[in-house]
Amino acid sequence: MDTWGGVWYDFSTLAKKSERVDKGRPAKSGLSAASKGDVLNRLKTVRGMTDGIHKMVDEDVYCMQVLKQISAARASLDRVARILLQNHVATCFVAQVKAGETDGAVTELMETLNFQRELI
Ligand SMILES: [Cu+2]
Repeated sequence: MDTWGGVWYDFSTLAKKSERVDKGRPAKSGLSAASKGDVLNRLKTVRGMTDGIHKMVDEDVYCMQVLKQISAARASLDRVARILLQNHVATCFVAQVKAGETDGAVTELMETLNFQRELI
């Protein structure tokens, strides 16, 4: 179980559901080398931001300043998610549809979007 936006989700159940749509799904990410580099750089930035938030909390920085930094880190992570989603649709999703696994591809995409509501 894990929490997402204050709501508890059982990610192990999601994984089990996703196993049902494995047929036709590529084994690995469809990220190009350029996109992967972009995503990794953005994640490095997010890590720096979360390290900064950690330090701010540790040093008792004013609450509203910490919350602004949390919002900024969240927005950066959302941008990473958008890049991954766009790449997924352009590569993995298309491959699944071409393999005749449209229903599974759509189900997987919709299940995932339920955990990425800020992207829809
Ligand atoms: Cu994908």
